[in-house]
Amino acid sequence: MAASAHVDTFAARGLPATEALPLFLFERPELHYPERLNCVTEFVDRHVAEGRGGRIAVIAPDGTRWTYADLAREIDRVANVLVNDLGLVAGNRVLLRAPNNPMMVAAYLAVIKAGGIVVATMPLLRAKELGQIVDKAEVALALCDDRLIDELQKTAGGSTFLKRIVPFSELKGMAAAARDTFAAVDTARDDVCLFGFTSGTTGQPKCTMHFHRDLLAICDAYSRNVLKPTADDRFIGSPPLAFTFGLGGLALFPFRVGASTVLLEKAPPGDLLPAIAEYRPTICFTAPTAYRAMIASLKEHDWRSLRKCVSAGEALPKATFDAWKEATGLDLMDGIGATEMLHIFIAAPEGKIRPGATGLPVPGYEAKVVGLAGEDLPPGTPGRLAVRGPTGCRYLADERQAKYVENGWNITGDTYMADADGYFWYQARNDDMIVSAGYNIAGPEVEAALLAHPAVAEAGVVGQPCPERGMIVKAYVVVKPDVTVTPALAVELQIFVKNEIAPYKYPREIAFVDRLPRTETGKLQRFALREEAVREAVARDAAKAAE
Ligand code: 3UK
Repeated sequence: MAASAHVDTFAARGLPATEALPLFLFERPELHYPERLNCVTEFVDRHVAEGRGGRIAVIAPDGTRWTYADLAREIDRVANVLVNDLGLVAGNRVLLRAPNNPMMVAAYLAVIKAGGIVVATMPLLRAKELGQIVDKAEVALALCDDRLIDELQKTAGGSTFLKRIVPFSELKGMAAAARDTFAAVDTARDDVCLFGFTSGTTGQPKCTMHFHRDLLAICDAYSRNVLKPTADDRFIGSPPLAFTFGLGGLALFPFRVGASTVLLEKAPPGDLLPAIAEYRPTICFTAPTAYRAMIASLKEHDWRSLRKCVSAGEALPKATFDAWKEATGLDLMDGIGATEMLHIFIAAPEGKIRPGATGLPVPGYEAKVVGLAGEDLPPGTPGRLAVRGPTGCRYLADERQAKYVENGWNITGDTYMADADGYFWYQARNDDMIVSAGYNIAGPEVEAALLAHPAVAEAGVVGQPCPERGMIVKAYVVVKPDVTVTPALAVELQIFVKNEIAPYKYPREIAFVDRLPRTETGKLQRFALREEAVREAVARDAAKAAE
């Protein structure tokens, strides 16, 4: 192991014990990195040094058009501010809070270039959640977009760790006065540079730790072998940079190949399509719901610059794949990723995509389906997904490491089935399986069946407690704008599902709702639907008892 450059050894002290780590695989030559490595040199400075400094790196609606040389200077100015004005010492954590904008990217890479550790936070987090992050990561310094500062100030008020918040407006002023060259801190390839907090729905957030080499490995495994972008590509999308899906898709993948990225501060489906028409990107990263929502409006916007569209965050139903293909002629590129794994580890390159399947293990990764005792299961049998590769789970000082890593394999918490050709088929999150009258029913499979019906815009399916069957399948359905809700429609949907999949899986109850609860990362909050279903069941049973 190369000597760490960290003076502040907090991250190293919080690493899991060696025996609790997953096995890491680096066989492929493109994953061999030098012992001394500061990844920002690779992402930015290398392009300038090799004569590509004049190419566009960052585009934003505020008029920003930074070349790689501009980006390098912005990063270096902020790095100088961090070290000379704000007292950053290698190994310190710096919290970042901003929408996806140029300063967020410059600050992100400046922290890493200066040997610090980025703690990026989702814009929608409130003071209490920010407080949990600050305390867990022991963050003393934060850089924050002025518009999001209130919640963070509340956090600082109640925190023993957070000492200083620098608003972006002030940071820009300081940066303007700073030198525009900065020598990258000579970090080891296995120095931590990023704390990624999981978007867990309940309990204490988990803090995943990633090394300088990990940020390169996701580019050289997934992006290089599956997405295959070139320097002429232009990326766009919606996930926050604080979500590692967005970090990869909207910063690291373009920067690895010297391509450009369009940063949008707000990119719900209604804003993403006009932005695609305006900026003419070639590669789009967003969640399955966003692709679904955009289909109806494709005709009103010129999306024809797009050549690759990546979907991740939750399962991509075949109906969505088919509808997108029909409307655009493009194959949506599904991929499963996780904060613990940093990015996508199962996906299929163009030409190998099987509609409805997530894909094949990304080159550099191995995946398998295992039973409850960790035994390998044969093709066609659903079980727990296990993966390993160049990246993997390292929770900061957290006993839950033992839940995610078994015998050197990362256990993602998803139920999957492999087929005889090695493709992986998503079934459900392990806890989203509904047990009804002894049958195991995967909620997402019923959702996918409902989404194939022309009246359905969104569907969420959970188990609802029921005295006779233990659980019944309950569906919450959002209909498309022009559809009227009637009792007959519910019956029609039930019959439709019985014809699409095994009849015992049909939703015995359907509720029509205006919207489904979703996280900032585009995931359906099934736990919220489950709670709602339980409340309804309690009310129903109470009404029955009173009869
Ligand atoms: C689910 C999927 C089916 C799955 C992520 C791409 O989502 C990301 O990270 P998170 O930590 O959540 C991980 C969990 O999300 N999931 C993600 N993608 C898919 N399920 N099909 C998919 N294509 O349950 C997984 O365990 O929030 C995604 C890149 C980076 C990421 N962090």
